[in-house]
Amino acid sequence: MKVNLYLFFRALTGLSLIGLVYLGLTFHWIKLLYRPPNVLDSQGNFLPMAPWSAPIVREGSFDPKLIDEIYKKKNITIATTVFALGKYTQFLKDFLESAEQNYFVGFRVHYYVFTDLPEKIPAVKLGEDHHLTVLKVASSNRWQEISLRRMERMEELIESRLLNEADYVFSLDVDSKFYGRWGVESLGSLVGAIHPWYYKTHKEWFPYERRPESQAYISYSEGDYYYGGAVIGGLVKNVYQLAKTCREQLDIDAANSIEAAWQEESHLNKYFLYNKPSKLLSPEYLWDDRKPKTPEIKIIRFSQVYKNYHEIRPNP
Ligand code: UD2
Repeated sequence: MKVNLYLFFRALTGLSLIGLVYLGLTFHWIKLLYRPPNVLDSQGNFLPMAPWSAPIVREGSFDPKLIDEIYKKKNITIATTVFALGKYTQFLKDFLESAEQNYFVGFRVHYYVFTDLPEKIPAVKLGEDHHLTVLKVASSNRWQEISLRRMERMEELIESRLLNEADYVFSLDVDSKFYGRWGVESLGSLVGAIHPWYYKTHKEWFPYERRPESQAYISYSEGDYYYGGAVIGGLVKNVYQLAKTCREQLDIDAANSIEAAWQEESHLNKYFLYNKPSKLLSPEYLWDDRKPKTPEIKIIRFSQVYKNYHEIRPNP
């Protein structure tokens, strides 16, 4: 049958076997190129859900007043971990001031700021029922190390305090600013944010860790979304499991002298591959000031601020 089909196409196109293979591959690549990425529909709008029925939160997908009323009755506490080591302390003022205007306004929030320079923590006036605790940690002369150790520190903090002190926890990058509401619509049992630079990219091109020697390895045929390491959230016990697993995988990599392409972000992506987030935040919740707003983004809520890596990081 296969031979007959081959003869049929050959007769039809007048091409040799090599020509037919070439034509087949060309069609395959055209198909891959024109398939919409899995976050947008064919009109370029955000899909309402991930293929495992997890909502993708975006403007218009919730009623802020209604959802606030629902969560008000629950009397919840949202812990928020922020790391500001070395020159990154300069981002805290804008981060906190803009958070106080936009982040869980009217709900109980407890910021836990990890820093090696407690004297550099700015005095920012916090809103009602918003609290801040400074946690001193050792300095590091490698930015990769600072980023990598966030999982371990989060694991320790959750174990020692947050299991008793909070219901939900978010870990957020400090070199960021809030520009719009970030509220209870973002809460879920496990929450990831779709990275602003990769939501229009097909998974084969995601910057996942591709070396099988790393625990963060993801093959070219796997993957759903590329999640940003700047936003991790969920119920305290679920984020604990995530942080613990990623820390363990990071330890194995360290013992094998391998560092994943994007440090803990690579391990986070591996974790989310097998433990799918129950809620996804659209890139409204993780934008980048360097990226012009696109039509499918109706509002920018939280965005990475511009930074000169050479000036602020302890090493290249
Ligand atoms: C990406 C991720 C980041 C992290 C990193 C992996 C996004 C938008 N950003 O950003 O979350 O996964 O890749 O390496 O998803 N920090 C300090 N002091 C330092 C260096 C870092 O406090 O000297 C902390 C700080 O909280 C910062 C975070 O580590 O926000 C991540 O570092 P980054 O912003 O330099 O990483 P970047 O921009 O490569």
